Amino acid sequence: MDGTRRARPFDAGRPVRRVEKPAIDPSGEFTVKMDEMTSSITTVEQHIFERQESQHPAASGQFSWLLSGILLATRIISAYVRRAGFVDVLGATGSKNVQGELVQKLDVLANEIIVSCLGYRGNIGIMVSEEDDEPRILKEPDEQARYIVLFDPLDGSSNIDVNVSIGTIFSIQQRREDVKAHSVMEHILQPGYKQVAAGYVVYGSSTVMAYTTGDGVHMFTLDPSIGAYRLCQENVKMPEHGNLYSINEAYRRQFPPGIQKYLDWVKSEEAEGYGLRYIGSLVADFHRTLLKGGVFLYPPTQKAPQGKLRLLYEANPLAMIAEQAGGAATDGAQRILDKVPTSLHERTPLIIGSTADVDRVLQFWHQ
Ligand code: AHM
Ligand code: MG
Repeated sequence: MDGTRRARPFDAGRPVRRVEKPAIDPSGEFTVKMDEMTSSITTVEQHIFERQESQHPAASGQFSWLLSGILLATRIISAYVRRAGFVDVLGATGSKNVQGELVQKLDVLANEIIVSCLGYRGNIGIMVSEEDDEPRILKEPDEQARYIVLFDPLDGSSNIDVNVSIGTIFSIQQRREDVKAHSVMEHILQPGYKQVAAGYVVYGSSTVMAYTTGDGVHMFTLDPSIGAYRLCQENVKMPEHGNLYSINEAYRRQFPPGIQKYLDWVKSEEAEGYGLRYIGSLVADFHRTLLKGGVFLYPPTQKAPQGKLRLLYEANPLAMIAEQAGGAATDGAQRILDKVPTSLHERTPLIIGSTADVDRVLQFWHQ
């Protein structure tokens, strides 16, 4: 047998039974509904595959394998978030992380889920998490694994217990080819413009994921009924200007004078029409800014002269997404993506959003 199906010889003695329609769906309605449903689904895996085929036909599939590991992890985290209250994931662990912040149970769980989902993807050499003191070296620099994954497993920890949106942010880099082995840090501490991909997931009223590989930003919603991320918007564009600003104004007194002037202006008659939104989860504040436009600010304060947000796990990936969507991201002095990191948990001021709104903030800051 060669495995191909062959027609059986015609048996002239038997009556031929003609089947006009599938017996299971005599009216044909069900078949039509199924077609509508399946033809409108584009899963994230399919999307990545199709774009890879058209834009990088020589790609080995290694990258999509890696990305699918991250997405699996976020589906598991999403499932825990949705069951918080029934399963024991709320509250603090009682310990502090390397940055002196209280660690929540869900922070630890999310970190472990990502680490275990990525740990067996052979092409990842290094994993760097906001929750870990040190990078995890999975393969030594001279081995094949060329990707470095950096992530904030659960952004917006202070919102976990009060049912407000939280999220996961990730950044993907490649090992440097110009430095042969040596220090792991040389591979990790690369400027953001070298990222090969970045993305985030918001566990909000629905679970939404956005990613970029440098050719636009694409957005998906997790369909819990089938457990798959379904495409909802391709090539997302951030409005050039918005009417929302987002900042923790409680720190106003500690902000640079230029930022204080901006805050006066944004509430003035001249600016008229701005509203304020501040969730306190960067990933959720950014998601809104991406869709509606406007600006998010976490400037330096007297207490935190470098701001609070982390360059490698928060600012860099979101800056890549912002730029890919036509927006901008700066630390006040330079483009976020041009910053050369000097340490793992480095912090940075962050002004991110619509180009016109980011420019306006900079005008006040530097006048
Ligand atoms: P986290 O990653 O530990 O949750 O901390 C970062 C969070 C951001 O999500 C958010 O923008 C910021 O901290 C809020 O800080 P603040 O409470 O000072 O306004
Ligand atoms: Mg965070």
